[in-house]
Amino acid sequence: MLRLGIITACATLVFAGCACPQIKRAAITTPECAVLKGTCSINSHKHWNDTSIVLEAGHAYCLIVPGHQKWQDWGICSGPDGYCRRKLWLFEFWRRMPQAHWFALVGSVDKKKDARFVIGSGLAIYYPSRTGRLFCYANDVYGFYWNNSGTVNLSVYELPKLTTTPTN
Ligand SMILES: [Ca+2]
Repeated sequence: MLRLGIITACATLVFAGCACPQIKRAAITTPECAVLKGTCSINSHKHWNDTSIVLEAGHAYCLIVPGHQKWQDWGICSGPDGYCRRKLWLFEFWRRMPQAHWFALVGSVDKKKDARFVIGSGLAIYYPSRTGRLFCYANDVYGFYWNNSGTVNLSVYELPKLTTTPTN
């Protein structure tokens, strides 16, 4: 409880500063031969968003958040690629996926830690390491989802097998 109080106090001080640049990546376009598996809305307020989309190991997928969708981490407006803020470096260790940016869109097959991956605004090709249901979340610290708002819409496409066999 004391730890949470300290984190809250520090976070309040840190958030009083100004926002740092948003992460922006080149837009991904859907290949014409891709087949839409499903679309889903990812709520930044939820620890887990069940997309109801099943990914199969050995298959290839293209995941896209179309347009310039935004969601909010308290007062910070961010795209699904997330944002960085030097003043928050103390808390990066507690992010659910420490190596990914704040508020980056993260996926996981069956909520497994070893099957997590960063989706961001999109992945041109993704090969799941296991078969299972796709769950997603905004990368934040557990206990700090209460100040999140907004959703982004994710589309998942399956790519034809012939053109997407891994080379390794
Ligand atoms: Ca938050």
